[in-house]
Amino acid sequence: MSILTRRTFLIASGGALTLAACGKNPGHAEPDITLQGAWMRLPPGGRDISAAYLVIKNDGGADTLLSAASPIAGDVQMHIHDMDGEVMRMRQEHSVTIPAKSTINYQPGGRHFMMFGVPDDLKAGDEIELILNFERAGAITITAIAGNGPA
Ligand SMILES: [Cu+2]
Repeated sequence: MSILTRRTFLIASGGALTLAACGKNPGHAEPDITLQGAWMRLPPGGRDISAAYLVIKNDGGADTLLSAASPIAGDVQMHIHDMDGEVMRMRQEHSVTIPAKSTINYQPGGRHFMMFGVPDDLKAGDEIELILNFERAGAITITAIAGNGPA
């Protein structure tokens, strides 16, 4: 192989690699996540357990919700309500897929953030920090308003 031929070969293979890396693959677009309308139900009568709700809007590529946390709660779990025959049960989800260009609703009767060990003196209008940890977008914080419905 002459020197000239070898150089041509190297340039050609480098070009192919660059094309592959820049190829359009919507699954690998950056996620573009916003959290909206967060609220937390006031704990019923002296209990220290409650649930928080919000909307996850993703205008970008797919991501995965890995966990949630709050400085006012000992533990925050991702839960979903399921029908087990006639009985509504809730179960914990350890990760939640957030598809590209999607909206995921956490709302009463469906997905919710179960808040354990919250203060029993919360009042309507109190602001509660919620942190959602996404695999690709990282930690995103939103302020949830305490009350009996969306603020
Ligand atoms: Cu729950």
